[in-house]
Amino acid sequence: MKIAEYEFRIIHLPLVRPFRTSFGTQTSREVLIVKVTTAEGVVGWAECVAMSVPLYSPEYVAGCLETMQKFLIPALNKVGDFRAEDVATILKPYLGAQMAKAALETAILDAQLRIEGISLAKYLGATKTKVECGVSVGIASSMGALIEEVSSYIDSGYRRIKLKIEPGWDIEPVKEVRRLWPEMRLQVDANQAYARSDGAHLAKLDPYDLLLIEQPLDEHDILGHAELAKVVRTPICLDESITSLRSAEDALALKATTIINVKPGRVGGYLESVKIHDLCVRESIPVWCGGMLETGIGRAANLALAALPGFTLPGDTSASSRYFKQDITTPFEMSDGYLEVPNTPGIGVTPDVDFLDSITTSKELAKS
Ligand code: SMG
Ligand code: MG
Repeated sequence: MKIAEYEFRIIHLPLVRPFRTSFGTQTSREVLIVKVTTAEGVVGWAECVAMSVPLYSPEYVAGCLETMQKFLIPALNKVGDFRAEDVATILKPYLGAQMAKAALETAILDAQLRIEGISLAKYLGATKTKVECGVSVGIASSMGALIEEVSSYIDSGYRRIKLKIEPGWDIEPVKEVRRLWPEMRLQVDANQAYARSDGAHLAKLDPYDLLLIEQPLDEHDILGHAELAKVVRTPICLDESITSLRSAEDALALKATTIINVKPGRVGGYLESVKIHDLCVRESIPVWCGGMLETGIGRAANLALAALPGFTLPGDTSASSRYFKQDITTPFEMSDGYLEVPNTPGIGVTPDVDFLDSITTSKELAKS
């Protein structure tokens, strides 16, 4: 397959409510949208999950755009004729840049699958037609505000609640949410906010029957997570630390994690994600699909992945209305706590280009 043109847009979408995590508060989402057009005129879409500022991961929107334009696109153009399955190998000499690489691979894969008439879900090996939805709840301004937010999500059907925590906002909110909803599947995400010495404190979460604690320590502290796992009963689940199949293998071997959050952008794409899924199935490790406040473009592809059989826990794959007043695709609507997996060729959705134009702040082209 030959790609004739790459289009990069930066869009800005306000969030329906501020999202506070241990590393900051987001009120809107700046997203880099990639569109590829093949030599035959078939189009493929993807979004790059990097945030505006490198607080969740080292990548950020403007850096990803530069990496693509300066290094990744020229490397692909040099090969000229390739398949989506070749992209990771072609881009391998350029270190890191998982989110930038994932976006390119996904847009190219979308175009390829549209040509071949296969849905991304079928291509990846999905076995489900709908997936259970969880929701990630930011650090609230008060206990009352938290309870109100969690109630509204539970009323709308979410099947799992994830609370963002940080030192000073952890045991009490968990205790209160657990008291009010004793049966709800509940988990927490610290985004690296704790230290190795916080083991005894985090063990105070143990009585509340949490599914997992996500990424309590620094992303590079694999041994620290393994030590922590010996003093907390709640399972540890790594997010930021898992950036490849290799890092997943190592974290499992070191017993630093017993559950894995898979985010395709964080690991370099959907093909690497399937390898991590397969590893976890072999090792009987539950996996679930994380979220990066994606638009409908990224959500569609995440749902395809979350439909694989090893994804046994609900993901952060929430309905469009959880994030945006208007999504860039037909909105994903939850029914009975599930989202349908797109089943038409490629990622199965396309953006509303008029709306996209109205929220685009920059648009650049790269021809091959
Ligand atoms: O997409 O619903 C979503 C957000 C899920 O909490 C979420 N993501 O660490 O897992 C995580 C965070 C990363 C993004 S926070 C801005
Ligand atoms: Mg996380």
